[in-house]
Amino acid sequence: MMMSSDTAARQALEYAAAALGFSAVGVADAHAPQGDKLADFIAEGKHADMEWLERHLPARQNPELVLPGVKRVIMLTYEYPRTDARHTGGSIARYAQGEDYHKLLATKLADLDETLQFYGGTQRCFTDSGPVSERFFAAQAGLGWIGRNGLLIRPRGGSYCFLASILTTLELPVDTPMTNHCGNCHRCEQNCPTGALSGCCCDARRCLAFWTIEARSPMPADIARLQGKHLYGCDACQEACPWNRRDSGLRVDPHLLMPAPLSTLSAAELAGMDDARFSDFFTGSPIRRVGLEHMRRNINDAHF
Ligand code: B12
Ligand code: SF4
Ligand code: SF4
Repeated sequence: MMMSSDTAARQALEYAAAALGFSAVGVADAHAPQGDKLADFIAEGKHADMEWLERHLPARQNPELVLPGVKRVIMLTYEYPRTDARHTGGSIARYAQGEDYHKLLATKLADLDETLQFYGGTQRCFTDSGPVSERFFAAQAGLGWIGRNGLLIRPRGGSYCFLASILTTLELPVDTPMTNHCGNCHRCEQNCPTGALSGCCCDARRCLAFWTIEARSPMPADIARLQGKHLYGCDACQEACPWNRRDSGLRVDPHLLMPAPLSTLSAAELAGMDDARFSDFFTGSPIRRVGLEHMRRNINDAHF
């Protein structure tokens, strides 16, 4: 029997994705019902001052507005480091230890786009940058389940991965969602320093990742009191997760590992930089975007 063009496209996609370093690929129906979780999250104000989440709501709920004729959302995982490489007080979230993943993955996604164009597809690609419910589609695509910390958890690899998405007009064969394996565990909720995890998703108004990276205003005193060692982002709800404890055996791209000068830089040295030095030191790193002034505030509020 002759293989359908969509099945062949899927096989080519899987081959190319593995060659580019993605650890898994799955496919979801672009029109799978997403429910009201995102709208409720916004209505409850849990998005804090990230007004773009509000603006993206119609497109997030209807992928047709992002790519007319869309049939599938292809979801990919890309591993990031599993350990905290800082040696000198003050932690930096694992995902931000090395090079900026937005740039790193954009070129890889462009390669996959070309592969799919060969099979007649039109695509739009994103990683953390577009109006796509990446965790929802990753779960739909059978890559893992959404844990009580709101993250995509995989039986092999846990949550330490980036998600990337490709919307396509091709009707690729879809995958089946996975059963949730959180069971009676609540460790992520218990380990969250600020109590940001209650109900669905983390409440950005209490989340240290929000306050140390995204927020435009200074951290409120009641959150700053609980900031602890976190200088940029927070992994506490991931560190507690049993699915992150074991070694996944999955390869991590060396571009995402922390360079030695950052792992040994003290918080005082970091705070003492001027703008030019900060910008130069963090060239190519996602940390550059936060700016020196915000980083100084984070250092000021931290307790080592
Ligand atoms: C805004 C945002 C944030 C905000 C708000 C966090 C939040 N509450 O979502 C802030 C800045 C706080 C943040 C923090 C972090 N983020 Co963030 N963030 C995003 C972004 C851009 C949008 C997320 C969003 O819309 N949230 C609102 C909720 C309501 O929507 P949702 O996450 O899409 O959830 C949907 C489904 O999952 C479903 N759902 C949600 N919960 C549940 C529960 C159940 C039981 C079920 C059935 C369904 C369900 O409903 C939602 C609507 O469809 C995504 C990228 C993207 N475009 O998706 C990255 C993303 C979620 N972030 C990511 C990461 C790595 C982080 C941090 C770990 C970074 C860090 N170390 O500091 C923390 C973790 C905080 C946490 N526990 O969630 C990764 C997650 C990878 C993974 N394995 O899941 C993403 C996917 C970026 C990427 N492309 O890699 N983030
Ligand atoms: S990232 Fe930190 S503050 Fe935010 S929900 Fe997870 S543990 Fe809580
Ligand atoms: S810590 Fe426990 S409850 Fe939280 S995501 Fe992991 S398995 Fe699920």
